[in-house]
Amino acid sequence: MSPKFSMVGLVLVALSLTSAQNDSDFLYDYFPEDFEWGFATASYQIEGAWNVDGKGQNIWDEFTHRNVSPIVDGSSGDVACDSYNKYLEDVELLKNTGVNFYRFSLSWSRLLPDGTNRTVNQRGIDYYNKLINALIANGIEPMVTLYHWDLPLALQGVGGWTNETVVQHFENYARLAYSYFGDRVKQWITLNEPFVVCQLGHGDGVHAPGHTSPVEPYLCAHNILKSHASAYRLYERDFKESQGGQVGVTLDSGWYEPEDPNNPDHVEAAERAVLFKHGWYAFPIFFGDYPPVMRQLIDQKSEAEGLQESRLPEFDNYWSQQLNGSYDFLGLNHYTTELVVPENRTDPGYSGDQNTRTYQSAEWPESASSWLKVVPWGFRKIMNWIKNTYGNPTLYVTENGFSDTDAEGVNDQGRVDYYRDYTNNMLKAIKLDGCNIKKYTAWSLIDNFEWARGYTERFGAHFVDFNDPARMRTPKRSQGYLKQLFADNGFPPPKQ
Ligand code: GBH
Repeated sequence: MSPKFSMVGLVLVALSLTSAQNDSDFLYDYFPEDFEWGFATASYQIEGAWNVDGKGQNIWDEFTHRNVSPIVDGSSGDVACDSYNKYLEDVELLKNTGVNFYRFSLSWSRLLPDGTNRTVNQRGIDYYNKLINALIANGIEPMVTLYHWDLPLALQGVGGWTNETVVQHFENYARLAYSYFGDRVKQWITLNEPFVVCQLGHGDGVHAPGHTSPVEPYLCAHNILKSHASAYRLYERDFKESQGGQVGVTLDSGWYEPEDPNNPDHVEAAERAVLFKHGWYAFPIFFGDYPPVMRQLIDQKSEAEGLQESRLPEFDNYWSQQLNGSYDFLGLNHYTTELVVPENRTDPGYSGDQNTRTYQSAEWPESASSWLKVVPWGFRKIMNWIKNTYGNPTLYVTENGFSDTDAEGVNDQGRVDYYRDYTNNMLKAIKLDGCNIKKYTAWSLIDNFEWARGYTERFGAHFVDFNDPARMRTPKRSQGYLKQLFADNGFPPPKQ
């Protein structure tokens, strides 16, 4: 890069930053009266008890137990927060913070040890019954995710998400969950972040099952979308009338900001980035097919690579119709923002297929996670993009949060600032932009097993001492902040 070019680049970045940050005024106002607040966790990240009471192994058990550990600190979720035994303490923390609901996930292999409905593990059913009943007894609504990344290992043995047989197994598992828990659970999320499942698990290989492939992510996505549609339609057909609940999916997306908003090529590249990230999964669910730009680019690149068929599969009429409209709400997990520039690429696979390059500004405040920079205005922008692209669907923020390390301990001012600024942008999206956002979920209730980062990055509003066999939980400063925010249901104007 010539010095002249990089100078121009810097000036443009600076310009785009100022124009994007035109919302520096804090909004003192309240959320709608029926707005709801909660915390999220996931089974593998908190439960532990990986090999007791009849639980089958899942792909994260296998991944974390490999001889050469793919986890930075060599750790696993074998014990994690021991929530399998300490769930009543978790319920107590939720109650103390004054949440309306708690989002947690079911461990598929704790309920169906080999993933199929050949054997139902009654002790798994008992565990979730106890948790759900304790929540309800304390006035906390359960919001249940069926799949937060812990696929039964036996299903991976036949290809996991890349084998179409997974669709029927997922539907059977959903039927079990609705049948046993649906009398009390009215908020269902089929899948957490299918993008991460397919791209990090099958494209980059940093998550279980650890595959690297330019083909598998698209195959995985195809089957995972069919699985979602099947679980949605099953509920609609056999449970909705008697149980009266709602089924949706949680998609993750950052915000993708053009490096130079005045350059139409940059604007188009940023639009491509968000279509490849969010549209990959949302377009089939809202419109019955993948975004046209994905079809065009992946077909064209597959042909140039000399492949017999496109790496992006096609939906037939049946699946297109099953998918189209398969949501009662849309879940959004959002953490951060990236800048986008166009770039012609020939490297085969999800990343190169987009003809973009993304990066984060050095000026954005950091967290403990290399990928997570603090960009509150991006939250408002992705909410507006969703509103404009899909006709303002009912949106639940199902995750949003900030990481730090052991060093901060309970003095997590960075997390307080993050929650304050991100939720204030959400308030602007509702009050000033008319976005239809109904719930907000903070990630996470407690520090937990942060996947490939092990226990080196903490996301909790409660500190968990992982050296203590009792896994003692201690509220952080952010717990106090969120408790006040939830109680106020917004931001009371400062007293004069
Ligand atoms: C969410 O994913 C997950 O739903 C949740 O389980 C998780 O604990 C939380 O975020 C915090 O990460 O640097 O190569 O390891 C958000 C999407 C996907 C972003 C994985 C970070 C790490 C890639 N995340 N990614 S790597």
